Amino acid sequence: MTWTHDFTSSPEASLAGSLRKDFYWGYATAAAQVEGAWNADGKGESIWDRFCHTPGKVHDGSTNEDAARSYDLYKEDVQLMKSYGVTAYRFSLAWSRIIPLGGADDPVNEKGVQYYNNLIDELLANGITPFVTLFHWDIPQMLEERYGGMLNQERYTPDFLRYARVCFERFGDRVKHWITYNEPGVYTLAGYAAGVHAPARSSFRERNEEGDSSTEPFIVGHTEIVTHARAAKMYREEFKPSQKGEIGITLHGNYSEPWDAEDPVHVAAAERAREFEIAWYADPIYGSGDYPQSMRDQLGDRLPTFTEEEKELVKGSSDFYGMNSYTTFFIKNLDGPTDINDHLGNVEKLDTNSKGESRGPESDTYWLRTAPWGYGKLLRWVWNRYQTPIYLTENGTTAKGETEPSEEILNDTFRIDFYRGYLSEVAKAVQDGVDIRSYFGWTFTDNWEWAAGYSDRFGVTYVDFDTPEKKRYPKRSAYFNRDFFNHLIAKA
Ligand code: GBH
Repeated sequence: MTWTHDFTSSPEASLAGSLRKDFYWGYATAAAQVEGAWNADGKGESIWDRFCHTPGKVHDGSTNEDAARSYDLYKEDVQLMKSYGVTAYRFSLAWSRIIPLGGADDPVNEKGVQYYNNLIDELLANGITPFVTLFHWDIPQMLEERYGGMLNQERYTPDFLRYARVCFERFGDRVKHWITYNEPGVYTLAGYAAGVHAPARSSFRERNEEGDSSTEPFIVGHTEIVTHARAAKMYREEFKPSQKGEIGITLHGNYSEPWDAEDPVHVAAAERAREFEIAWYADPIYGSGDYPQSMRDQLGDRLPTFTEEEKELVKGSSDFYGMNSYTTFFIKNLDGPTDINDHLGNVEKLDTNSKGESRGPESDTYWLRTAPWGYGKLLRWVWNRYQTPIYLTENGTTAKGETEPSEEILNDTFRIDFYRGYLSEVAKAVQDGVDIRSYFGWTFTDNWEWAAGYSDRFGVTYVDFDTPEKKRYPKRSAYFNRDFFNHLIAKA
């Protein structure tokens, strides 16, 4: 089947050539979601291996033992990506594949290192630039057991820095774009506030045996911010002079639109929601150098404080703003006392505003609706507040009814509409002066969507998970994006 798209007489014609000629584009993935080979070649256990082997945790009862088998199929995958026209690929390293037990004094697993060397070499040989994330949620299980993982900043720090050092030493001659953490805020809130992700801690005893949703997310978040900064300092001092790469962090944030834009109470609530979700991490790193006042006011001492040394270290610790965003919510102010476990800023997240307007068409994922209008606002909000070059590191959608690899289902017009809308907002924001340098769609192939299992298909490639070979079938959106980027990126 040949699926091509021409934009010369489309509404997007005026966006031609709006993205810089060295704009990076491609797809993003995470090790625990695609690799499989969960215990092959010396890989150690991660908290997600433990989580998915605990009955009742994953909605469809699945594990990620095989996932999309990209550990075995990486060569085919690189060829497929190449046929999609990408110029970059963002993937994460599984810490427990490289250092199975995780700790500073634990041995390195050479076979794990070899796998990533092979993948990096294969990408470069095919003209695809690697963007590498050190941590996409899969901390070695052993570190959780030894000292409670990121709850113990003092013991965790040397282990993370040693892991980062091994990665810079082994891969830094070829990897020039490093991301320390993927979405620290989602790791903390899903893992320690809601308790629905590994390591499955919260105050809710019907769900989790241990944890405290009112304190632990903020402790873990603090650990992530400070250790991100320490890893960046190490890279800048010891590796950057010779390797000449860049290092940063990727933050998650959806857009928060006031439920009633005429009412100052809801306008303030929406800004507070953005601060709780995004500025929690972004202000210390890119902005004021400290947590937002709105969070301090609500959380008091439950929010840790930065020492002077930490503040100094954290501010300016990221060379770029890595941004993951999928959707927009309407935000309504909540009156009355704040729940002790609240982490949103005492607001309600809604699908419709005060006029009854919807935030956008439903996907196959309960929280995700297509809302490019909010994406455009978010890009400007981030740029105006932080004035840092933006790498868009994740954005994408599921679509209802993707149940089999038939011709009709592979013609995924819902996902195409999503990408068309969001990428147009990217191009318009750039035309308005926002400095955006990359875009990674989420995601390359259907994968193991964490606690949702295999039910939520975010790929531009369909994967038949029922077959042992995990056969791949390109969806039309893969070719739409190829053609659209060809239109959007300046030629010379
Ligand atoms: C990304 O996170 C991840 O980086 C990636 O691994 C994942 O596969 C992808 O998105 C798709 O999910 O409180 O109702 O808003 C996205 C993060 C998903 C953040 C759901 C918070 C909570 C639901 N988020 N979410 S809600």
